[in-house]
Amino acid sequence: MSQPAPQPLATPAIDRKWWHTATVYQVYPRSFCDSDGDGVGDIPGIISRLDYLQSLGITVIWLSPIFTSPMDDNGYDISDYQGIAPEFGTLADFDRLVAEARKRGIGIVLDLVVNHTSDEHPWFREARSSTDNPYRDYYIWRRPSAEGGLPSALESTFGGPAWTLDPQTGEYYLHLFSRRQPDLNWENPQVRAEVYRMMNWWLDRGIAGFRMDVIDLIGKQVDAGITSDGPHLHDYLQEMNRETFGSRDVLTVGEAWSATPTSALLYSGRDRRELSMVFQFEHVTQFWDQTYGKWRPRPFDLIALKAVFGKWQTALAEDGWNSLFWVNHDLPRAVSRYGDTTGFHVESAKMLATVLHLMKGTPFIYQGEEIGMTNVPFTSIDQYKDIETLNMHRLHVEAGLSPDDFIRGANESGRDNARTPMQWSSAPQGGFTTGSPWIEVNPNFATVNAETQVDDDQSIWSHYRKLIDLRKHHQVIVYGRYQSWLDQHPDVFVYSRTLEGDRLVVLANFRPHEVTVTMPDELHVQGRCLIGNYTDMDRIGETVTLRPYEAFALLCDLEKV
Ligand code: TEU
Repeated sequence: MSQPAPQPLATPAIDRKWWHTATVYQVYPRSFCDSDGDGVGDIPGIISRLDYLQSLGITVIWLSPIFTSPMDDNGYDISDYQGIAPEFGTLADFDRLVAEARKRGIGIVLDLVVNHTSDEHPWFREARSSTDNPYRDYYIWRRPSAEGGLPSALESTFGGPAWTLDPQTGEYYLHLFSRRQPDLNWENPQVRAEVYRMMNWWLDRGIAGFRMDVIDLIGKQVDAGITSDGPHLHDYLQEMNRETFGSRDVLTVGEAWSATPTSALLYSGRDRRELSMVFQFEHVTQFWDQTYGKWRPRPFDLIALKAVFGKWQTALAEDGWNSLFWVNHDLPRAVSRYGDTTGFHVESAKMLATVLHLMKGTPFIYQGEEIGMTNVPFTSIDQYKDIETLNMHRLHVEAGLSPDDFIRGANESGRDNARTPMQWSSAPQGGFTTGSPWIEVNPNFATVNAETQVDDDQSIWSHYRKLIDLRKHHQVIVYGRYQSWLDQHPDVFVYSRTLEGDRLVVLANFRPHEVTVTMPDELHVQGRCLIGNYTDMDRIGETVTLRPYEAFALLCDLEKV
């Protein structure tokens, strides 16, 4: 690839960080690559695919949890923060992963799950043994209500009450997720000190940072009914920063479903000393039903989507930093949700990537996205493995929903869409395992797989590779001012990025048919096409006709416009 070398920035106001130019790749270890044929992905499997990731160009891997766990929630229920789950490997394997990744210019970001532990964590085993156990206050206990029932009406994200009665002591403990994921009590300074000690232990092993699971929940005040954005949340994060990663040059990204542009500035503001950035989900929840949430998604609306992205790009333009993602291990596949998996699979997957990766922020790719993996076509509840889906199935069917309707919703929105095995090749089980996979491989692996794409310069994979590379070489992609155009147009997404004399103009058609657009005067430009999913375009006139799912980006010299 022959891109110009990165130019030093003349703008002094920009506080440059290495992660501004990075593209992160999320690995869900269970489903990425199985080296030993037990049907479950593992760390040696990840190591065997580092060359693949290096040639894609990513420089950071976010590893979903690899720690010791009973796997009630696939590792988001940790029973030993300093141990590696045996199905994933050993600590020696992990150290080898860090070293091998580093050799390839890749840093490893670990998933920090400290809102809760597993119920098998020794702290919880101790805590539940008696009310005066020294670990009791590591968790959140409440006596039954005056009527002898639940302490409050708080609900678990996975359905049902967030309280479970522990018979041993006759009190309820809080779990905002499964009953096997008791919430830690962050008000207890000992809990915080233990977490910081553990974080430093991993940082000392050479990791590149943390992704922080549901971090907006750690300041909860249950008696006041507050779960997210509690009054001391930011105090805890500033303390965490001071006690752990603040003195190290790492990437930290907090998962914050409750984040607003205002709170994002608290988390990621330059002088706040908290996190590098947060994951906000407004572009996701925007299309959830008010009552039934993601199980009954609302129709996709491009005008609304553009408004959300535009709001965040603008709000964090001068301070703070955005993360950019379509999907992760909890969300349906991007091309199924926003694109077209039948007629225009390749075009729409490339279009989605183009729109996201040329915005301002750090892009995150979820494994398989770079080859256009799609949602699952499961027909029976037995094929699902995800605890949330299985719990919701029980609750919805009990409430009268037909099982078929539930499966339809789950195929559209369930978390297992993201968790089917990575499709490496057209070999049995998509080349993921030589054994029997823990969850079925998507049957389209014969056509959608990495092997057929890596050597094809027209593939979705090559398109991602090009986008990742462009970010490394064009400061306008990293720091350019974002401006949206044609906000009310229902079919096309148009924005520009401007930095000093450079302007990048991005156009994308979100429809499976041609769309002719009248362009604003300011965008009648010519320039160099940096990337496109049809042929190169080098000029934008008064009108532009975009082919189905066409997207391209022109780099223009403002002096010549
Ligand atoms: O997810 C937080 C979370 O709230 C999700 O459960 C989310 O609401 C749902 O999946 C949306 O569809 C994080 C992790 O990413 C998830 O995998 C864990 O299950 C959860 O925390 C508990 O640790």
